[in-house]
Amino acid sequence: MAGPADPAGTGSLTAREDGDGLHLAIAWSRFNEEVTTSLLGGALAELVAHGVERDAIAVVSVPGAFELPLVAARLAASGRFDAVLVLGAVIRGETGHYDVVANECAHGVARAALDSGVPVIFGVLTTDTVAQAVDRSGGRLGNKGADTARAAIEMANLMRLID
Ligand code: INI
Repeated sequence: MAGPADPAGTGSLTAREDGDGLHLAIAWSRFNEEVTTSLLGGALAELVAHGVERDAIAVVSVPGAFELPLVAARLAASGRFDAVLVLGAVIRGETGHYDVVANECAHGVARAALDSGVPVIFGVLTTDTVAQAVDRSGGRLGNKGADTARAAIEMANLMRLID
């Protein structure tokens, strides 16, 4: 169960990264699938490592990042989940409409959170090259999916603390 903590001594209310008892959903996009399956694997492993039951994680896939906001909004509005993780990879070198896809995805994900009141965590890589995306999906710069998992747990617990 979450409890108040103040790791930096700032007087802030900060939730713990303990996933016990949380129900979470992951929406991930299959576009750039080599990258996004690594993000998914990193997120699932991190959630389970922090005590989230595997059966308490729903996983939904969509074709591309542009489709993520609608599914994230539906999951968040369902009332079934304490947080929703959104995973994808938008790579500039692959598309002329990089900016449109990346911006619409980011705005839609933010709106899903604000409209529902449920944390919707943005784990979409936006990079210039495939190599940069690989570096950030289990390569030399970590795994954005795992980062997203920790943020989801903290935000879900923070909502409980605030409420
Ligand atoms: N979707 C992505 O997730 N990443 C991309 O890099 C990408 N590119 O390159 O175009 C992409 N396009 C597909 C888009 O998300 C939609 O699935 C498609 O436009 C159908 O609505």
